[in-house]
Amino acid sequence: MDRINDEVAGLLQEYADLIAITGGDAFKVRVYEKAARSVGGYAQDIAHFDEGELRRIPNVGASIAGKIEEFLHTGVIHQLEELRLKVPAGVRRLTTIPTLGPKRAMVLYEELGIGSIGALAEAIRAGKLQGLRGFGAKTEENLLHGIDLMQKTGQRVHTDVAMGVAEEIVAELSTVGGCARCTFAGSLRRMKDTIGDVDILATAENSAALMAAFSGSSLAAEVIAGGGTKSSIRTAGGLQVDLRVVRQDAWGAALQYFTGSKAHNIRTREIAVHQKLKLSEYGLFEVETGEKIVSADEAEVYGRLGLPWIAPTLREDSGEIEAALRGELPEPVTEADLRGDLHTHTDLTDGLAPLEEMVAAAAKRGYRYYAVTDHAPNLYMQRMTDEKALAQRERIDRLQDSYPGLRLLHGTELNIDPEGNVDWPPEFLTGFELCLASVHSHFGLPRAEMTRRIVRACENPHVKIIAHPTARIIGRREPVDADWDEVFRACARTGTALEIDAFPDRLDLPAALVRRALGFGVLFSIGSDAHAVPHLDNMRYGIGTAQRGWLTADRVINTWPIDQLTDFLRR
Ligand code: DGT
Ligand code: ZN
Ligand code: CA
Ligand code: CA
Repeated sequence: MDRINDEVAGLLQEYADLIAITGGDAFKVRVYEKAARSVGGYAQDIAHFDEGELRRIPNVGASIAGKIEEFLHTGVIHQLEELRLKVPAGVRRLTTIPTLGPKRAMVLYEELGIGSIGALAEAIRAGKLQGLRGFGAKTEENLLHGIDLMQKTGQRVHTDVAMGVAEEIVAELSTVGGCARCTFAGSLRRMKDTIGDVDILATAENSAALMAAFSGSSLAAEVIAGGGTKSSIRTAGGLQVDLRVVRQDAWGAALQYFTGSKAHNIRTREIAVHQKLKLSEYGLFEVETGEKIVSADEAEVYGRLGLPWIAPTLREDSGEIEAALRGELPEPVTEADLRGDLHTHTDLTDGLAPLEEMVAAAAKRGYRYYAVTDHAPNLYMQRMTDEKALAQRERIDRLQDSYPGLRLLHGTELNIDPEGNVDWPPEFLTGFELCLASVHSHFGLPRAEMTRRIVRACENPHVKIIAHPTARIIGRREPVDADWDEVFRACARTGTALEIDAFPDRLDLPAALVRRALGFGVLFSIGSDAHAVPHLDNMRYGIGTAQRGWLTADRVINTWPIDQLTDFLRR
């Protein structure tokens, strides 16, 4: 969760956007925009401000102060809620097209029901905008150009977005007659933090049926390029998907090639050359005879090169080739190694699902333990209290009886304040079986202060895990600036684990820092940070990040048996 100032700023900006979209007064729009910037940039935390204090913030007048106060007390601004109901999210997304203002976005929605960028592109191509007031030929051209620009500057997407598209397409293509194998490759298979485009690989002796199914897929808002063995489409969300069809006997080599990374491929190709072989997207060949070496799978390709199979998440030419040649490749932690989840929320704070539903879903995943770690009181908008925490503990105790195979742990996610202190006095913290602590505010502290702040949290004997340590939000908020080596030393010294938050927009600790931390002897926890039942499945992205950081199961505390874990938590 953001600092409350940022959250309020976001709401005021949204209010401004919605006034503009619904054709409101332009002056009013500017007033709210200015207020949003002032609140966002205001040095003091406004969580406990009264109306008088709020009005001392520049550009905040009586009416805006009233709305902020309403939000601080009730968690909502009812006028904003009303506006939200009038304007669907799709229309708001339309206004991100460079040449499309809010007023015309609303016309498109009201007259033609257009609620997404993909739908708009479709409508223009189908000539549906002709005759619409305010939309001449020139406007259409500008809009198409704007859409094109957006898609070209090609925003990389979070891994879960790409995964959703990839899995749907793989499922569709796998049912096509003649398709023997189909899977996704590229950066998605390597589980990078963000994905540029989705690469799908399939085998068929005759590729035509696959190509037709691909360009005819309901996911294809646009066919960018179509050919005999390769095609590209774009989804309505603007994500490009490339399909490559190869012959069955080239599967292993082609999968190796299209998984990448490019840097890794350059190394494997060099190794091939030294052995008088040629490795390409078309297969592995004997240079002298030109003969293709059948490669049913990747392991055969690597084997032929004198290498063990290398997990896709390690293929970045960051030492994996050397380690493989020395026989020292790590065996990275897998999802099957996990015995529980140590970072989850319920609707007691900002989660969506009640405790009982979250626990039932955890049991269904086969977990042996599960920690409920709702937010602590200093994250003011969550309105946590001693009473609520204690009531939750009783509810967990009662629920435990129904789950003999699943140990429930009552925990909390504390907030690390700028000095490194956390919520609640020690005697109250003792009552929790697990305390996470994380940075949820003051993201801009200078490096030395930020480092001291996190180190102090590690030194707190109640804090067992530092959650989402860099507090980054991929594509939205930079990681905080800290001397991470110093933090890693503190973690190792105090026996505090660092979390890999598996939420696709966090993936925090990032892989590069995970790998660096290993040298300091740091322990890890991979947590879903689930705020709803489906989020429990985000664990796979945390595993991807862990693997990219070369993390092995023994260093991950939530792969440990319950007794070992509870020993660790009590220490
Ligand atoms: P992305 O899409 O930017 O997230 O990253 P990738 O790694 O998926 O890159 P992409 O889609 O351009 O290409 C997919 C894979 O194809 C890439 O990981 C390795 C392979 N590849 C692409 N271009 C080259 C190349 O010029 N040389 C070599 N050796 N491999 C390439
Ligand atoms: Zn958090
Ligand atoms: Ca790609
Ligand atoms: Ca590609």
